[in-house]
Amino acid sequence: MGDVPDRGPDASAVQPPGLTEVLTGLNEARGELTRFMATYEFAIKEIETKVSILQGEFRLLHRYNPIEHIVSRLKSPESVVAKARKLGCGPGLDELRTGIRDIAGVRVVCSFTSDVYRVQEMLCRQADVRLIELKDYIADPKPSGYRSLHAIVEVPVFLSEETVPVPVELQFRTIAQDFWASLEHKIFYKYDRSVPAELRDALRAAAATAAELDQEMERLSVEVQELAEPGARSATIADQTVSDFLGFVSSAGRRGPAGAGA
Ligand code: 0O2
Repeated sequence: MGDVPDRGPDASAVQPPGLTEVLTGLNEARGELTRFMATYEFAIKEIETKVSILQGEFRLLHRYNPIEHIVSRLKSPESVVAKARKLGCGPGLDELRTGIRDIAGVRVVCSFTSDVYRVQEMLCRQADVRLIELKDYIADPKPSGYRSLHAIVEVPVFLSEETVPVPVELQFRTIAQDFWASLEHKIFYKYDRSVPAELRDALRAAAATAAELDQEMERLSVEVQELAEPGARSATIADQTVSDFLGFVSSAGRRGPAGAGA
């Protein structure tokens, strides 16, 4: 007895998990990750719907639509894990939710700089949108020349059993800023992130030219709008239809509720 080392009473109870337990654990983790990623997909749909309602309202009530197009992207689970490692996030899904705020991304491309701010404000002041952070890279461009307005917002995703607040990164930019950013992005990856200094300078200069173009196009647009104003018609419904409708409403008012006085 004296030769047998005392391993304690519980030592034999610690068993490595069997294959079944490992597979069950993996399946559960996969299910949780799928549900987690799905909440971001739903949040993107909510934002897309909000933007498309704004587009619809603008088309209906005004003579132009400030939103050119929107693009959405969901980070792949692999990129989420890579970013979590880079940021030193804890492994829990709650930690991922608070630590990585660009799992869902929506880019709204507008006609003019003033539209960029206008659309951002219209979206971010909606009752169920919580603005967490706003970064104005238009007022204060990045050293690369990058210009855009970024907002991190949180929207409630209503599931069958719970409501989950989900962060979404919104990028608002003009067509010129979008053109520049997508080209610069391609060049950045083509050179594996080490773009030669000469090319970086040329890109910065191109970003400044794009900013001047934005200013000039906006100036022209205001000028054209002012010229068009005297005869401006914001309604899209034919005048005859409106007058028929008004006639109907006033005669119905005189008759009173259906059946009254009959
Ligand atoms: P992807 O594929 O577009 O998502 P972060 O990069 O999010 O960890 P940060 O600094 O808080 O940290 O984010 P930032 O700088 O506000 O904006 C991040 C996103 O803005 C980037 O996402 C790009 O989409 C865009 N962006 C920022 N700087 C530049 C730039 O110099 N050039 C271009 N073309 N885009 C830029 P990702 O994650 O890089 O890529």
